[in-house]
Parts: sequence; structure tokens; C-alpha cells
Amino acid sequence: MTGGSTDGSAHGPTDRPALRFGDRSLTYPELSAAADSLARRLTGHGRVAVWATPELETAVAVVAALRAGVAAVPLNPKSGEKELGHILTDSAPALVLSAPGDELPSALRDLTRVDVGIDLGADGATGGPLPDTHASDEDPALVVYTSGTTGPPKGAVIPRRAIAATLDALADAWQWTGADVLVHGLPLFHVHGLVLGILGPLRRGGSVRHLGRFTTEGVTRELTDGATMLFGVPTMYHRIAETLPDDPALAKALSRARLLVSGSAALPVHDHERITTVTGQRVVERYGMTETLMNTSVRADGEARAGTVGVPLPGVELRLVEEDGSPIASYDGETVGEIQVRGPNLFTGYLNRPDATAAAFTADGWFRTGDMAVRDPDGYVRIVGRKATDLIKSGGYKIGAGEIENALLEHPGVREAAVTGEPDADLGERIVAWVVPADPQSPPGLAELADHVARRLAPHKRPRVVHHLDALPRNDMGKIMKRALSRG
Ligand code: MCA
Ligand code: AMP
Repeated sequence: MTGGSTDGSAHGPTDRPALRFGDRSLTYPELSAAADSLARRLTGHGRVAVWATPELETAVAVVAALRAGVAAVPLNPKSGEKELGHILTDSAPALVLSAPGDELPSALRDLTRVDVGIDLGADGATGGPLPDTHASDEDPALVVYTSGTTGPPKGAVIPRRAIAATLDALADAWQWTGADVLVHGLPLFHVHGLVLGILGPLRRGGSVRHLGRFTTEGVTRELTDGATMLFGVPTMYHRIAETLPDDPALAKALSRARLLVSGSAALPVHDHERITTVTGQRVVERYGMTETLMNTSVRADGEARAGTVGVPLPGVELRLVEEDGSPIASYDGETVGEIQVRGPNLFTGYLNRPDATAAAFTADGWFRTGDMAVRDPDGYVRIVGRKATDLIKSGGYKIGAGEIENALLEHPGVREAAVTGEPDADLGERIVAWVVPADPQSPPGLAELADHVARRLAPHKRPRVVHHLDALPRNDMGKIMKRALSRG
């Protein structure tokens, strides 16, 4: 398996850009200078928070934390006050790293702020070699917050070993090398955009060009100008599929790409087909999770099969289990079971949540993903659904119904609330709020509730539809019957 260093330090002097964000870029020597200079200030600290804007400074901050052997907690810069408060209390970072001009919310004002400098030049690494961090492979590299069905998000502790293992397995599956130039427009506070999208190219010694925000124009420009790979969530590929018929430049750019990869949610077969028809390219799907990093992928040298997430990556053990936990012995492409995985790609646990960590694993170390799938006789995995209906995937973000319900209940105009996901061609699923107003004469409207949730949690967690009801349908035990809601 191919090696490398996740923090880019194994790649010798080269004038090739390691990172490019808009018109700002860093070569490997410049990245080393900036990251080492920052790393010296981090060594010996506990966890550090990173204000994860889609900018060069975020990448430098995370690389510096890796070099210092300090765990980084990426923060969504659009986090609302409640979500941010929870993450800060739970992860207790020693410092917050941010770009010099960034305005930070009041919740972060008590933390010591360290500005990330990037303009040191290739010779800017003063102060001698980095002190030895003594970081072991099992030490945490990242703590990434991820939603569950109820309660606030949990911090998945991702060790250095998992990042290395997953990136090297993907290199094997995708024939990913230092010659690749990746383009992406994903946020940098989740695994997809940060681990695959930033640390991936650095481990290979390649380049990444971040778009700041996803646009089809940006994709066209970069793929026309030498980029070889594109990573995106299905919403991005859906927008590409919608644009393609009227955009020959986009079609041409995509047809030149070496590899188009989709993940974080299922890419509908219709979008696969529309893209293939116009560009001749088959989008490769891979399946992962914050807790497991990447589990399966369609291989670059394998048969592309739309609607599947391919085969287990090297080093990943994958099985399907029945309701009672017994493994399904033979794969017929029809029998549905829960996916369980085991391997060096897994996280070590949820921060401060031994209960949740214990519940997530079987006694013999398999991680329960909660994803339901069938497996073809030749090993290809097809995800068919999720065990928990209270988890919503919208735009590739995992969102717990419970956390939105709790936020809605904090609005004075809401007496009762239930949240469901419903199919959405663009987002995959959209968040729907079912609300019993405190005052039926003046029920809170969509904009009001969307703003309320966006301010408290994050904009992507806001409801896109609100229904007002006289009462929520409940069973004899008083439990809300969400299926009755979704049927209208
Ligand atoms: C709208 N906005 C608001 C409000 N309404 N802000 C405050 N209050 C409001 N009421 C803002 C939004 O913040 C956003 O700002 C803009 O208006 C548009 O919002 P929205 O419609 O939600 O966004 P979009 O442009 O439609 O976004 C689609 C997207 C996005 C770009 C596909 O969903 C996205 O980036 N998804 C990626 C998720 C991801 O990376 N998941 C990976 C998880 P602005 O435009 O300024 O942002 S990791 C994972 O799943 C595993 C490991 C795996 O397998 O990968
Ligand atoms: P997250 O916790 O945000 O990391 O989301 C992980 C979840 O995203 C998985 O448990 C799956 O439900 C879903 N997911 C990721 N990739 C895919 C894919 N290619 N197809 C279907 N679902 C996916």
C-alpha cells in the first residue's frame, strides 16, 4: 500500500502548489514553513479549535495541529450559539486558531486566539526543527462533531492511524497519486471536505484547489485548467446534472477529468445516468461515515455500477447482520441487513460519551453503522436505507430530528414539535417541521422558525417546510407516530 505523510511533511521541496484557495496558494515548502511556525506555538497544548472557514488558514491550522501532535476540533463558522456552546463545553479546547481578520462569535471570546499566518515564504521556518511530539498512531488527530437521532452532536475522536489508513486505502482504490489535482467546494469542518479533500492530496503529494463555495462555473474552470479529480456530495452532482444540457463547457471539462467521486449520501441513479450520457464519465461512489472514515468504494479499475457504493476498501472488514445481530452468511443481492465494519479506519470513541461508544460497537469490535444494505454475490454493496428514521441527510449533512425538535420547542410560539425528512430532488432529503402552535391564532411561520433554528444550531439544520397541526398523532404510549405525519 502506498505511504506518505498526512501533514504533507514527507514531500520534498517543489514549486508545485500544495493548496490553492481562490488566488492564494502555498507550495509544499511554504506550507511547511507556515505549519511549522504555527505548530511550535501549539506543542504541549491539549485540543485546539479551528475556525473552519473554506480558506487556506483552515488547512494550515489543521496541518500544524497534526505536526504538533495536538488534536484539532474543526468548528462550523455558521454554527449557532447553542451548537457552538455545546461543542466548546464538550471539547474544552485550549486555543482557537483562525485567520487574522476573522470575526469570532462571543462564545469564543474567552479562548486564547492564535492567528494563522500563511505568508512566511518558503524560507520562513525559523526556530529550528519542531520539538518531538511523541504522537503515536493511536493519538487523536481530529474531534469531529456528528449528529445522532436525539440530543446534541457527539465528538467522534479520530486517531492519526485512521486517517492514514483510509487515505492509503483510497489511493489504492482510486489509483490516486501525487500527479492528481483535486477540485472541491466542500465545507472543511467535516470528514469529506477536510480529511479526503485536504489531507488526502497532501498525503499523496498532490494539489488541491478549493472553490471557496461550490459552483458549476468553478468546477468547469478548474477541470479545464488541469485539475484531474472532483469530490462532491450528491446535491453538487445533481446541480451538475441539471446544468449539463445547457453548458457544453461544463460537459467538456467533466469529460476530461480522471475521476469524479460522490459520497456522503446516495447519488440517485437518474443523476448518474444524466451525467454519463452527456460526459461519458461514470461517477464513482464511495461510502463512509465520520466514525469510520471510508468503508467502501467503486474502484477506478473496477466495474462502475450506478446505485452501489462498491466493495470494501483494503483493510476494511464489512458484514451485514440480521436484526438479532447474526451475520448474513451468503450474499444474494436481496437480503437486507445492517452494515457493520471493523478495521484501522475506525474512530476510537465519542468524546466524553463512554455510554454511546459502548453502544456503537459489538462485543467483538464491529462498529454498528445503522445503514441498511444488500450485497451482490460479487461483493458490491447497495445501501437501501437507514435503521433510524430520525436521522436526516440533507445536502450531505447528517442532521438529527431530535436536536431540531429541541430547538423548535425553545421557540415561544411552539407548543409541540416533530421533525421528519422528506425526499428532495436537490438535497436528497429536506427537513420538515410539524408544529402545534402555542397560539393557533398566530402560528410562527416558516421564515421565523428557520431563522430560529439557524441561529441556535446551524443554517443547514433549518426546516425547509413547516406544517401547523392542532395536535401531533400519538400512540397509546404517548409516542409521536412520525409515519402518520409523513403520510400527511
Ligand atoms: C439560508 N441561509 C441562512 C438562512 N437561510 N443563514 C442563516 N439563516 C437562515 N435562515 C444561508 C446558508 O447558510 C447558505 O449560506 C445559503 O444561505 C444557502 O443555504 P442552503 O440553501 O442551505 O445551502 P446550499 O447552497 O443549498 O448548500 C448546498 C450544498 C451544501 C453546497 C450542497 O449542503 C453543502 O456544502 N453540503 C456538504 C455537506 C458535507 O460536506 N457533508 C459531509 C459530511 P452560504 O451560501 O454562505 O453557505 S461527512 C460524511 O457525510 C461522511 C464522512 C461521508 O461519507 O462523506
Ligand atoms: P456522517 O455521519 O455525516 O459522516 O454521515 C454518514 C452517513 O452518510 C452514513 O452512515 C450513510 O448513511 C451516509 N452515506 C455516506 N456515503 C454514502 C453513499 N455513498 N451512499 C449512501 N449513503 C452514504
